[in-house]
Amino acid sequence: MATTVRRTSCNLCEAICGVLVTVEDGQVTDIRGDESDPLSRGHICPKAVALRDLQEDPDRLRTPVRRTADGWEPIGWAAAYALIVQKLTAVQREHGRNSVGVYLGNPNVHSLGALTHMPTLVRQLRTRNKFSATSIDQLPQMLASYQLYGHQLMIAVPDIDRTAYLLMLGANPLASNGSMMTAPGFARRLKDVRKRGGKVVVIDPRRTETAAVADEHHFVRPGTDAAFLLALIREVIAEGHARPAAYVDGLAAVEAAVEEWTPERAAAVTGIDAAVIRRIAREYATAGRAAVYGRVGVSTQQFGALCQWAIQVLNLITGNLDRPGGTMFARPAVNTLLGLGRGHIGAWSSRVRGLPEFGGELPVSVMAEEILTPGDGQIRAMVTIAGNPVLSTPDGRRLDEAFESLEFMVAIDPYLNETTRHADVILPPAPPLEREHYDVVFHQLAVRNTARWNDAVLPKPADARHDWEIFRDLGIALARRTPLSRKRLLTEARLRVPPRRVVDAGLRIGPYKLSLRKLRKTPGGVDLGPLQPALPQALFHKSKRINLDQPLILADLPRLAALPTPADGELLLIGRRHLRNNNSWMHNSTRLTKGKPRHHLLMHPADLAARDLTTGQLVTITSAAGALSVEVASSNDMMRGVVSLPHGFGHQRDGVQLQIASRLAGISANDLTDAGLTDAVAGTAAVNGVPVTVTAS
Ligand SMILES: Nc1nc2c(c(=O)[nH]1)N[C@H]1C(S)=C(S)[C@@H](COP(=O)(O)OP(=O)(O)OC[C@H]3O[C@@H](n4cnc5c(=O)[nH]c(N)nc54)[C@H](O)[C@@H]3O)O[C@H]1N2
Ligand SMILES: Nc1nc2c(c(=O)[nH]1)N[C@H]1C(S)=C(S)[C@@H](COP(=O)(O)OP(=O)(O)OC[C@H]3O[C@@H](n4cnc5c(=O)[nH]c(N)nc54)[C@H](O)[C@@H]3O)O[C@H]1N2
Ligand code: SF4
Ligand SMILES: [Mo]
Repeated sequence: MATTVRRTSCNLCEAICGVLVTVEDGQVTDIRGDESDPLSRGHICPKAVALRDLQEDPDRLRTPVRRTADGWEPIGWAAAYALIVQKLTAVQREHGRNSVGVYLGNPNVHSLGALTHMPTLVRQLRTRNKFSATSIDQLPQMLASYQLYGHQLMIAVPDIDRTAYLLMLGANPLASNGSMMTAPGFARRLKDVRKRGGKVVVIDPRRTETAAVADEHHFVRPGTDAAFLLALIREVIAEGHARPAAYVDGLAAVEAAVEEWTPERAAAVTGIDAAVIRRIAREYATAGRAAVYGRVGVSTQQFGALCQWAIQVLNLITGNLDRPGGTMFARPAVNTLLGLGRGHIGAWSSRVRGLPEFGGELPVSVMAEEILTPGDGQIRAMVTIAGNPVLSTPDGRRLDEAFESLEFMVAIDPYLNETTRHADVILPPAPPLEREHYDVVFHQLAVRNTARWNDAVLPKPADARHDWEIFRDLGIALARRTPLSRKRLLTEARLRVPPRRVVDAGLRIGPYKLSLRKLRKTPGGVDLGPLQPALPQALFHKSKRINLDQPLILADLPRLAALPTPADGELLLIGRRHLRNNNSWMHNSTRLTKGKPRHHLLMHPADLAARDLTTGQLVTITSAAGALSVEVASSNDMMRGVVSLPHGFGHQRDGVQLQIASRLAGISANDLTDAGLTDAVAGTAAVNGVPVTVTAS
């Protein structure tokens, strides 16, 4: 038997762990952590072994398929491309450019080929109706970076390995493995903070797995963190701890804006004691090397933009931004920022509701209405790439209806699922173990500078296509709708350059002057050292200054001031992630779905008792968007008045079991979230803090 051990990286989350894959006679027999990886140092989580399930999964599509009156039938690649180009062209000819919409889903950021080739394909569609997971995820963080640092992806990450104080809001890295912060082995890194005598504080409406290993946890009423953060800023300034760097302007405007947010006032809104707010402000401001970090829970909520701005302000005014042990900017071997636009907001607005674009994309919360509302500019055809918005974005039922009403839909996706079942054609790319990889995105967000190239572990079957090859072939076919020109030839040439050559060029012009050849000599990856201070030179603003005074953000303060006090018996719905889930897919992986079901609603025992409900019972959750039944489980880890349901379930739709062999059906949290509930600043979906009622079914 031919046995080899090959190195690759797991692309299932942002931790980008290095893994060793044992292959015997073309079959994967073992997957384990790579101790020689300078970033992950041997860490993996249970999801890594599911890379093998993805490879072997009989449900995974191996050829393009086309929907017919009698079900799905295989179709050749060339015929599929021809059909797609013909249909999209016909729709655009009749209804204009913007009649084709695009949704770009999460796995795109985990694929080299998507990052190097997908944007060029999307440009060939020449539409303004672009959507992505960004607007139900990290958009507020990107907005804060755009405003303060001049580039939407110039994201500061906590320097966790050197910090003395980490304040985390709305993040549960022990389940998610960290996000907008690539720190494989998060649990060990947190433990090390405490071993060094540092402190970890968690703010979350649920006492999470992360809260359980922190020094302190405080419940916060969902959607109100902005009040807590403004009170912290106020205290830091009032106690004389504000010492921003010389290149920071606008402190006086901030001071005036937070004036009314006394700890007492914030306590009434958030449920966090005024004395605790004062103490956290003091401890954070005097810790010397401290970082505030906020993720999904303070992003996908009604004050996401205000929260993410306030988090940066705290780090900035205490001098913690850009200093070791504070929050810092990575300096990756391929400079991702140069290849991407700096960003813009409100250059145009959505047709129906008038929500602003950000970085060229409209908020996902308007996608269904842009398809269903008749009139000029209505979306009549959709292209989804690596996304399952029926389960992942608000008001999934309405999106089901919208997708079904389209004249044409194409999905680039390896699975037939809740979203792709509405498509006319599905194009499946080859799976991760058959791909080459260099991580262009997550080295940019990493807590240490490293670089790693991975050859493919397994060969791709001859009739399979890499995602970049699909983008290339479809992109060229679409480009050829326009007459021959220099521009068109350049587009075609760009699409023909394989990802590895793009990476090689990026490495050569990058700050460490590496090359693919050099990187391949160290298959576990090279260590480029700890994060280094970079400001003000690295700022994208010409002035090389940071202005805290952001009118777009400050204009949102009256809305916060008008927040009603919680009503008696109020219930707010929040989300939840589990170590062995992966958003809306992989629920058909044998290895990941073993054990107890984990799709139930969590509720505090007193809230159950107040409604005469008992644990295990079937309950009906009702929101403005709909009503659904699910099992409820009592949990002392929930804040009173808050219930938690994970997203990405609901694989049984309209009586059909989707994700074919999924052993976990559950219900979709996004059949309850409300497309009308968004952050007012940029339209990010507010899927946390959704008002609901819970009654016996
Ligand atoms: N209520 C609620 N909703 C949420 C969230 C929440 O916390 N609560 N979280 C939000 C967040 S942060 C995100 S990022 C989104 C994610 O939502 P989506 O953007 O929809 O992404 P996924 O759910 O990961 O779905 C991935 C899709 O890509 C396909 N896929 C997997 N690998 C590949 C590949 O290599 N190539 C291609 N072409 N396709 C592939 C899968 O089959 C699946 O259809 O969900 C959001 N929705
Ligand atoms: N195992 C696993 N890992 C994943 C994913 C997955 O689905 N499964 N998804 C990946 C993706 S796409 C992303 S974006 C990341 C997300 O990474 P994280 O942001 O760490 O994800 P969550 O575990 O959803 O953590 C959000 C936390 O916010 C809390 N929360 C909800 N509402 C509020 C609020 O109003 N205020 C505060 N302070 N907290 C609130 C929730 O209780 C929850 O603990 O995870 C990634 N990693
Ligand atoms: S933490 Fe788990 S899912 Fe994330 S990259 Fe590492 S092994 Fe993969
Ligand atoms: Mo995400």
